[in-house]
Amino acid sequence: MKEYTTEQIRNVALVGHQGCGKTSLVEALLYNSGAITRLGRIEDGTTVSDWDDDERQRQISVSTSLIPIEFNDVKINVLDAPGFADFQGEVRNAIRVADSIVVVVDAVAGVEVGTELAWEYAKQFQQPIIVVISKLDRENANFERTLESLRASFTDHKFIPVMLPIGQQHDFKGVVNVLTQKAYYDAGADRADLPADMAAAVEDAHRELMEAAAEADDAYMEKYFSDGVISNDEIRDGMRKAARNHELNTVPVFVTSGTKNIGTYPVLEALIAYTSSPSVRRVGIHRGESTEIEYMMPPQSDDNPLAAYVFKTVNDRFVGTQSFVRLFSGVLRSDSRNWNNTKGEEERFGQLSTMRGKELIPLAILHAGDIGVVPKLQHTQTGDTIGDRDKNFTLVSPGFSEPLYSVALQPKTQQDATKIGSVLGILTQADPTLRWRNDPNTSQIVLEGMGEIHVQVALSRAEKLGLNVITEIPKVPYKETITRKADATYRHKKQSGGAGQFGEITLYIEPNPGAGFVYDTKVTGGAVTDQFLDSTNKGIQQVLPTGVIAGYPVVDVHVVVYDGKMHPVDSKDIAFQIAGREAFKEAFHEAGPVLQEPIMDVKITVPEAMMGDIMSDLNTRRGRVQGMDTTETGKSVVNAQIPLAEMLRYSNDLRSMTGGRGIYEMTFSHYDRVPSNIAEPIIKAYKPHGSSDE
Ligand SMILES: Nc1nc2c(ncn2[C@@H]2O[C@H](COP(=O)(O)OP(=O)(O)OP(=O)(O)O)[C@@H](O)[C@H]2O)c(=O)[nH]1
Ligand SMILES: [Mg+2]
Repeated sequence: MKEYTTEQIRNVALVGHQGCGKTSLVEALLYNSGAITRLGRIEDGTTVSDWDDDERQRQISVSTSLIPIEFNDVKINVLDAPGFADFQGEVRNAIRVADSIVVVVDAVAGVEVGTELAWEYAKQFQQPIIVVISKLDRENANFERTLESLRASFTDHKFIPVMLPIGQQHDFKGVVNVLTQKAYYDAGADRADLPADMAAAVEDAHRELMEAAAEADDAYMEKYFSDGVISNDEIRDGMRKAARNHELNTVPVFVTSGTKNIGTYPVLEALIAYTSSPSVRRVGIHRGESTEIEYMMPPQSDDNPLAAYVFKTVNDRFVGTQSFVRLFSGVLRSDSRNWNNTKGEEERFGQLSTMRGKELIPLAILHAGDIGVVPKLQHTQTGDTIGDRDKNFTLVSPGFSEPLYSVALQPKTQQDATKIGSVLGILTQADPTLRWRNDPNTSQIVLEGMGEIHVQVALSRAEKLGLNVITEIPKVPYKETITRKADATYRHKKQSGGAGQFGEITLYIEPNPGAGFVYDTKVTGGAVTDQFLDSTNKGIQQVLPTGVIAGYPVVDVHVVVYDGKMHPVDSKDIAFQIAGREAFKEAFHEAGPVLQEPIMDVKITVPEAMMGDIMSDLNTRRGRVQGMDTTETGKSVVNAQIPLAEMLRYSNDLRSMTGGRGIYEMTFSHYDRVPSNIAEPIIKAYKPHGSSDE
């Protein structure tokens, strides 16, 4: 691949609802640019972008692919993001590092949940948006209706068709360029005359285009007001300005079929004309430890300080780790040493390359603004900043949602047990929406992600790294506590042969809400010495992690030891440990023990018509509705508090209840008492490990 300097580079992220046609569109663009000689198909697993085994099997994208497209002496780095809701972390990172966003919309379905989410992220990162209405060749596809659905959903944006379709559904033949008023059949490499029956529609669209272009530039606006027209060159220039400026909310609209390769040349041209070169990018940074955002102002160039953001990491058993970097300013060279600002570590950069799907293409140098791949970094993970050592800053990374779905993992073999920590570490460092932990409450290894498919894909990667596990639904991290005061006395006495053991403890326990475990002593007259009161505490502490009634940690209990007895010879540390432990357990059983469970704050967004079903389902989940709302786009939002125990597989349930049109967020709120009808079977099922008298 030839060397591209800053002005010859474009970075665009392709985002949208699951299956709207992003990957197929990229395939068509690659084909038109001459990079491939056959159009691959999703159904055959032959597209450049969905090359991963998981993607080919599932026929969906599961991670963002970097697809550099060389066209008219420009390199367009296309980031083909997945649409499936589980992979929103990939979408956020792609949007973060691109300079323009292409939102693809299915001409049959119109605006969908995934369209709205992608839109929201693009606005959050202040990115300009271009819309491609795709799949216009499909049965029931409708250009006008899709445009209307965009206008109704994003009312503060102007949608300006730059191309109009010639025919639709099985008749979709090509597009008309609204500016030149010429027809472009098939992919659109060659121009032809405007079909006569479209003259009026094109005339209207041309007027709209002219107005939108004029609004982007004061001089054009003045001329438009006085003369009623501006020239085609001025329209072209005005629309470029409008499309590149996110504040204007002007969205150029294109129309294509990816699989039939119709209307795609104009998109390729737009990816150059309607997007900015990376030099004009303003770059958000944090200086030192500060959380304030500062900006490195444009122009960005090779001569500015080095600032690169690692937005993706791929781990391969054979080629090792590959880090994807977006270089915002400065240059990176193969075989150089660079500084990881986030980690404070030097890294040796070997052979730089770019990746086209799975193909690695070596590069000697990356100029400011480019995207490339660095192999085998030692300390670097997704989200890190590579920068000048003496400039102490990190690049702003996008925030990520809390996990929604978790599984408990059991290593299959001893060998798996020894590597489970390191493999899960590799995966979670690569993906900021994936986490793992050793849950002390349940003694389980838990992997958390955004949904079932996300977690399955992660485990299939783990398998490729040589880790095999059995998965199960994780236990709910219940806690045990008490609801009233209770007393107990326990005497431990043992006199079988040799030296005897003797210890007696009298204590009471009482609820200590929100204040944890507290141990106090009020023994008078030296009935028990300090040494043995410490032994007693030690014995009680042993009970806390695994509880008394159901095997869960004990919380919020105040223990007061107020009496006891010693024996001149047989009192021993171990005797008082046992007495303390057993007295505590006895008192605990008498003190109205209960289970507490995590309660989650949940925000569910669904189309209005489905709200009734969602609400009655929440009733069956012990949900408490806190409030309801309607979004700007007419979706219903319900905020509720729901026990975690009822939400373990909600991502699957919500998907099937709403046909994928519902989304939710979930964060931990607090612990609350488990109702007795639900606690009872959990307590009954618990079999404590026999506690011996040693
Ligand atoms: N008829 C028709 N089908 C299309 C078109 N584009 C994509 N498809 C089909 O729609 C399905 C999804 O296409 P993809 O290209 O994988 O869509 P995507 O947006 O990349 O999907 P995700 O990345 O999984 O969100 C596949 O079965 C494609 O063959 C199109 O323009 N016309
Ligand atoms: Mg895709």
